[in-house]
Amino acid sequence: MPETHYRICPFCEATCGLEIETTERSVTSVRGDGEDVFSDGFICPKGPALAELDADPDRLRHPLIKRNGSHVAATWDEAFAEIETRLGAIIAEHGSESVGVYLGNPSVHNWSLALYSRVFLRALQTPQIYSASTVDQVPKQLASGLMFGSFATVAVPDIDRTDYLLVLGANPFESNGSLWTVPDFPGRLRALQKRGGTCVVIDPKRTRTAAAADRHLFIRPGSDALFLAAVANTLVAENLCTHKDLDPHLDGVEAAKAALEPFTPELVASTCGIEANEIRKIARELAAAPRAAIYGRIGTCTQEFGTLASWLVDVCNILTGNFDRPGGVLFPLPAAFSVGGKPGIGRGVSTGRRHSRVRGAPEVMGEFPCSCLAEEIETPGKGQIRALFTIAGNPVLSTPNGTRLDAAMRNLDFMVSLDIYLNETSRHADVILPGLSPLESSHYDTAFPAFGYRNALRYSPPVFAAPDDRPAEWQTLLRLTSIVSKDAGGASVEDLDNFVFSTNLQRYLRSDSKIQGRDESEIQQELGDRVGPERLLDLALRAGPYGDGFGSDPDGVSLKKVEEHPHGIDLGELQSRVPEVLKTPSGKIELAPGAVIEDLSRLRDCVGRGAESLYLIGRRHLRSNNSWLHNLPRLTRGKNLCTLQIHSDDAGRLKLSDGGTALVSSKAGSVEVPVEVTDDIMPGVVSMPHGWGHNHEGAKLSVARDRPGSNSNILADEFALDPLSGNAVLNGIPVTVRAA
Ligand SMILES: Nc1nc2c(c(=O)[nH]1)N[C@H]1C(S)=C(S)[C@@H](COP(=O)(O)OP(=O)(O)OC[C@H]3O[C@@H](n4cnc5c(=O)[nH]c(N)nc54)[C@H](O)[C@@H]3O)O[C@H]1N2
Ligand SMILES: Nc1nc2c(c(=O)[nH]1)N[C@H]1C(S)=C(S)[C@@H](COP(=O)(O)OP(=O)(O)OC[C@H]3O[C@@H](n4cnc5c(=O)[nH]c(N)nc54)[C@H](O)[C@@H]3O)O[C@H]1N2
Ligand code: SF4
Ligand SMILES: [Mo]
Repeated sequence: MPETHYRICPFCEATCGLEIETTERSVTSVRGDGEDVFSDGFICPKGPALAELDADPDRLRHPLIKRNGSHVAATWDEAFAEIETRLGAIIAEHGSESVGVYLGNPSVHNWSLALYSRVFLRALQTPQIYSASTVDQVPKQLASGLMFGSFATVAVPDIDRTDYLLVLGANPFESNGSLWTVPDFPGRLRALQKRGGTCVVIDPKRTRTAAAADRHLFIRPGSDALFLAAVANTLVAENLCTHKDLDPHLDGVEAAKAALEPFTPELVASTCGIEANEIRKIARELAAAPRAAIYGRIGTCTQEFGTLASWLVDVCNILTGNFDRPGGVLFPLPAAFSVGGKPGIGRGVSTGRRHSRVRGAPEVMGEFPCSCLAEEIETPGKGQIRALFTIAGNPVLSTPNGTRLDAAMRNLDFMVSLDIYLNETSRHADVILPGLSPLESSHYDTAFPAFGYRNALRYSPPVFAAPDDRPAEWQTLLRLTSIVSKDAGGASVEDLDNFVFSTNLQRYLRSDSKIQGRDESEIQQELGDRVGPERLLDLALRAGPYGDGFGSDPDGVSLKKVEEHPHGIDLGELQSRVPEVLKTPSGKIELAPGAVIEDLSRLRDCVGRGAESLYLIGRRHLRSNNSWLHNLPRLTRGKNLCTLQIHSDDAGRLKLSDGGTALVSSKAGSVEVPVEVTDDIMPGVVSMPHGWGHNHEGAKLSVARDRPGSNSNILADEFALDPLSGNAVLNGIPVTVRAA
């Protein structure tokens, strides 16, 4: 029987609504859901590839255990027994601090993992926690945390109402946005231009986003903080600051202005590769626009001044009077799982509560930089990582010095991967526990509504029933919790889930929520027989800002109500949220956090450097998603995406020709890669995408193996970090290039 299902795409942050036609257990078509309240039918080529992912014969459907060096199929009971025995012995001998965990990007897109990995981590009690965050967005979260008091409170452009959008280091035409959930960026940009607005893109590459914008300026990799400091400097010098409305909520304005005084456009121009009068022009345009917004992403984060650049994006948004107001940048208000606590004040954020064992890197957001992972596995001593869990991550391809990490993993006493593929990372695992197909799982985005261009509420039930013998990943995580927990060792999945729920419920009953002080058993009864993530969601929705309060607010939302709206519920345009959203001890926006101001001297010291070397940056392509969709034929046929893009001047000088092979070398390593000559890239800069290099023995990726590409992270230096956030420098890597 043909059926139609509605399902949010789990691949990227745009979270598009899909319309999926099925017959029995197969998918007959996937298209955009034209009635989706948030994405209005927009999709990219990856959405329809969900059908191929579901059907991929290489996708794992049962656990694997490594026996005599190769992976063999196992039952779930055998897999958990193997973990219990081997991990148990390691923890008994070396303590739980000898167990490391790496969480990858899909652990944010898959709510089973997002909600229950925390439970597992809490039970495990290890300081050795790593994630893809430190090759991604930590600088923005740290800057936001220091300014607004919470790592999860990030302001996003109000694109549908702005007149001027300045984009740095982001290419939403390929990526579809990040820390900004904005399906159909191209359409929204066209609408902005049609209503007379302007978009300017600052990027070392003339990307598709840059080409569609009104203006594009090349910038030398890693110099955004200098550029933005000079924009802020100009705003002050030319008396263009208009933040009066926000003044009652601002702390440190004069200190920030004073600290930026040395950074004149003339000082930074040649280091940025942007003329001083261009920098002034942008400052004046930002100030003159009725409503303007600045947005920075990967290019401004994964570089050596990531935290400073991220901070300066909001400093400029604030100085131009565009912060927390319609048409500028605003804080979304998610329907569930948002930052709790008392409105308008909090403890703020802290970092460096512990330091990594080998190089002493400070913890940020409870994690160490993933660039430290290899050395923590290799270096003997108390606290050495002997066992490792990877949860939906492929750090061998996605983190710096992949060669070293790949080798280090061989030295582990025991490794477990929660993954749906046997790939470059999970091939090292002694036990692989596969998740379900996305089409067999329900879906709710726990993180991305906090970055939405608009407030909305959407939930997808599973398209297909999961086979009886396969656990959902939250159940797998609870089984693991039961194995590692000191207090709840041996508890059943059901008992642990009840415990997780009741801990959550207590929090809502005690904190500033719609059900503060209510009777516990009454709430429990209302939730009926829901279990797992659905029960947590129903609770969070109903106790949350739009919730029905379990009866106190009958027009409010509940999971039942969302289920009755398969295309989602629109919750309206973004609204101003200052001061209620702030969680700083002062209850104000901290414009001049000490750590950030101190780091300006390092920025000052980099003025004048740069022109002598070639710098490597990264890029994304619409048909790829980090390292893990390369096994799907419909996304990988056609032109080779893994090339070294180089300007014709540099290619000529280095005697490289289009289609030839280049040897690219950095301090960390060397790779060979096909050359693509293009004048869309800035002279002095070369670009290579990440996530490739599918040529490892023991992986099971039969499509990807035929067109492996090369791993750009062999070139990334694990010692090059933004010191404040611990984020890796993946853009602006000094390299040499020659014909291979
Ligand atoms: N040079 C360079 N490196 C980069 C970047 C860059 O721009 N340049 N970008 C960085 C960024 S932004 C990111 S986010 C990271 C990503 O880094 P990672 O998260 O480490 O890598 P992914 O390629 O996303 O790998 C995801 C893994 O999850 C598995 N998976 C997918 N869905 C599921 C699921 O539902 N359950 C389970 N259990 N597993 C699943 C996939 O098979 C794959 O193994 O890469 C970073 N690396
Ligand atoms: N198709 C596709 N979509 C994806 C992903 C994917 O792999 N493929 N990954 C997803 C993930 S995990 C993330 S985090 C997001 C990232 O989303 P985006 O931040 O939009 O990432 P990119 O498309 O890599 O764009 C980064 C841009 O920064 C530029 N750049 C590099 N260095 C610098 C610099 O120093 N300064 C400036 N100003 N620009 C610089 C690059 O040329 C590039 O155009 O994309 C997500 N969406
Ligand atoms: S833009 Fe593409 S990958 Fe991202 S959510 Fe939409 S359909 Fe999925
Ligand atoms: Mo990412």
